[in-house]
Amino acid sequence: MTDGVYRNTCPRNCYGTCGILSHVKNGKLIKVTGDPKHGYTKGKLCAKGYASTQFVYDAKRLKYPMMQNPRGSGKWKRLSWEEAYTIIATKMIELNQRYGSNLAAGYNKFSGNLGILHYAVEGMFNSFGPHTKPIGNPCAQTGKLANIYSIGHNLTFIPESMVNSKLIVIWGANPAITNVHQMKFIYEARRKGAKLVVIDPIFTKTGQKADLYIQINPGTDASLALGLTKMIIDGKNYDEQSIKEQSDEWEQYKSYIQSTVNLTDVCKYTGVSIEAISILAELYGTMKPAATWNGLGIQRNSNGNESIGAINSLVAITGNLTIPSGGLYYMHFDVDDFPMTLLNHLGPEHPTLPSSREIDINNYAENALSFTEPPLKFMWIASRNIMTQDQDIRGWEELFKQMELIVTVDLFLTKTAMQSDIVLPASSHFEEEDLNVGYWHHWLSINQKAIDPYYESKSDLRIARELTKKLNELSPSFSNFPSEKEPLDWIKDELTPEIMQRYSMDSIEDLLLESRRKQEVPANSAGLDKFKLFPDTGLYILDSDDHSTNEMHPDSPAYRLLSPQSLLKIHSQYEELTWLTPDEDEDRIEISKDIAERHQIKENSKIEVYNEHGLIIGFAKINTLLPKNVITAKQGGNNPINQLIGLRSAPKLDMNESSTFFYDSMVDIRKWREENV
Ligand SMILES: Nc1nc2c(c(=O)[nH]1)N[C@H]1C(S)=C(S)[C@@H](COP(=O)(O)OP(=O)(O)OC[C@H]3O[C@@H](n4cnc5c(=O)[nH]c(N)nc54)[C@H](O)[C@@H]3O)O[C@H]1N2
Ligand SMILES: Nc1nc2c(c(=O)[nH]1)N[C@H]1C(S)=C(S)[C@@H](COP(=O)(O)OP(=O)(O)OC[C@H]3O[C@@H](n4cnc5c(=O)[nH]c(N)nc54)[C@H](O)[C@@H]3O)O[C@H]1N2
Ligand code: SF4
Ligand SMILES: [Mo]
Repeated sequence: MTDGVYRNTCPRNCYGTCGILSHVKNGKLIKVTGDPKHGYTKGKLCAKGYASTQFVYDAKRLKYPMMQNPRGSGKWKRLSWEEAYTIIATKMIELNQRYGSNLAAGYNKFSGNLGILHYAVEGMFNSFGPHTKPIGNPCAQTGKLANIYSIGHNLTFIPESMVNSKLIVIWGANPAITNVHQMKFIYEARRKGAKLVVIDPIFTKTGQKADLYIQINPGTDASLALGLTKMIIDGKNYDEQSIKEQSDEWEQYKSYIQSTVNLTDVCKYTGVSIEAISILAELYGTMKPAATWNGLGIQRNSNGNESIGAINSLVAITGNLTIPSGGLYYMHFDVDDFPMTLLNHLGPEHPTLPSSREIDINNYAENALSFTEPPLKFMWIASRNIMTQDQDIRGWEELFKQMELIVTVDLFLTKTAMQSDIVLPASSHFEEEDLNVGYWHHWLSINQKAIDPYYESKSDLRIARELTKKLNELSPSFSNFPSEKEPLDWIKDELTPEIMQRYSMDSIEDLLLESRRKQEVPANSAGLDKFKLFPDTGLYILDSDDHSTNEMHPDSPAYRLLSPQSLLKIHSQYEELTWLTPDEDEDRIEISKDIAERHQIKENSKIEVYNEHGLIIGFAKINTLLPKNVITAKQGGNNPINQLIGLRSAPKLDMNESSTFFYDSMVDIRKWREENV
């Protein structure tokens, strides 16, 4: 590659989707800086972004395809790409002949790289005809569907416009850790007199910046929102005119709230004092515009759908839905505006099977284990670290046992890669072109190829191109993937005249100069469809059972396990980079003072956290600011906390209609005992 400065985009599953300038000398990435011409991130990156040079040249990066025999033994041997493709293709062809279709072959892909060209994985599988296809979204589905239900479509207002809000209420998001760029707009709004309210069971870094921090029992936000609504209705602080225009349900909702919501119950259930509810009701009722942010945290439990419904209704009733710098924030799915030619690639028809076999990504292992005709035998894993990030790890271990071939494509030898037969080295975003649409801000940016791939690594698209070619060599017409098509051609396919108009650009060249913003982003939601005040599960039911404890179920584990995101990682990524070494011990498990006293656990002592799914050993950190029955732990690491996260029980909604309920998990705790190890 020629020396110079290239435009890249951080493709992580992160609110930023930051513009990067990559400085290349003698073919090496020597430095990255923020791209000042990126409309949202304006020349700034987070620490992970600035650590890109270490990330790219990290000695632990996978250099070559490798195979281990037996699986899990750690006895890896290097393969050539030719050998790897031949082994994989031979197995796929054999399974196809054995079962008469590719249903025995499936993949699991999530959020390692969100660039549009990384849908090559889906495109490649489509090109085989019917196969086993994951559907759903473990991270954001509950909120997405709840928003579509109440507002009619998914919207996130312009995040930059928060700067003019007078009130910013954050329910279950921690932007000081997870969305650092947004803090700039929040700080600026506060400088101009806005009030910041944070509602979270944990006194987070964002909570520490707030004018009002409200500690809430996990999973009880719907109840708090209904309590606030009740106070606003009683105080006649609602915007009757706008809510009547927007919803047909207002009278019914008002009488439901008046007859059902009991503030004493709300306080008991949520753990929030009546004073705090009054202060927030007063703020919501009087300060406009109020921006309300439904964080992803509130929808990682089985009440998430109701919580988002009730919060959205509060926003509508206070007349904030229709005013600039008011409105609702969650995340958007602008990516769906694009043709997504790889994701939507049409495969060949099968003589008897009309379509692929769908599998809920939230319940992958259990579902896959139930398949018999044919059983799942081949697994392709890309952009995904199942063994640290998914639930039901025991189920996955069972499923892996029945697999005849597991292939993981990754940049590193992750916990999941270690349980695979073959690992294929993935190139980083500096090593091949891509196109990036965020899910928070509305800017579109390009990702240029800045350097050659690290050793023998290849992008997911290149692997798709080459593997499908090999398959067709060995079994003509096995795949209809257009192997010859280059990344830039795929990018051009995305930039249709409609898309270019939407992002006010004339050609791809524009993106080489700067990012472009989508034009018709709502500044308010006037003119939207009718607003639904009740959630799609029907009337709200206010449960007075205190869900933060299990006093009602004395035999079940007693403590709620929360495992939110960390500043210096993206889920399991970046954790080994020395530039990003966290100042706190990763094995530490935070427990409330109450739990410490009940179990006589001392600061820094070794403890066991366990439930029916497994046992984790860590070091206790007593956090006097935690709710009394809450335990927190970090994601990833050597002994992943997700081993304690089982399958959800009794879902209120159908499969794949919700996110994974990571924060519903209940655990017990005891002092470490050697005999348990
Ligand atoms: N540094 C960093 N940034 C990231 C990520 C990362 O791993 N690291 N991950 C990215 C991804 S994929 C995502 S999805 C986002 C998520 O980022 P956020 O939207 O900030 O969501 P979470 O971190 O999951 O949870 C936010 C807060 O919700 C709180 N919470 C948990 N349960 C409840 C509840 O019932 N009610 C209320 N009110 N609060 C609750 C948690 O204590 C936590 O502080 O961050 C993105 N950004
Ligand atoms: N306990 C607990 N668990 C959680 C959560 C929680 O809050 N608590 N949050 C959940 C959420 S919000 C999310 S979004 C998920 C995230 O779940 P995952 O998407 O599985 O998370 P990552 O750890 O980011 O793993 C992505 C993997 O992709 C690899 N990768 C990066 N770039 C590429 C590429 O270009 N090609 C390929 N093939 N691989 C690449 C990375 O090296 C990494 O190993 O985790 C969920 N799990
Ligand atoms: S991890 Fe997020 S904030 Fe950091 S550089 Fe990437 S997109 Fe930006
Ligand atoms: Mo996520």
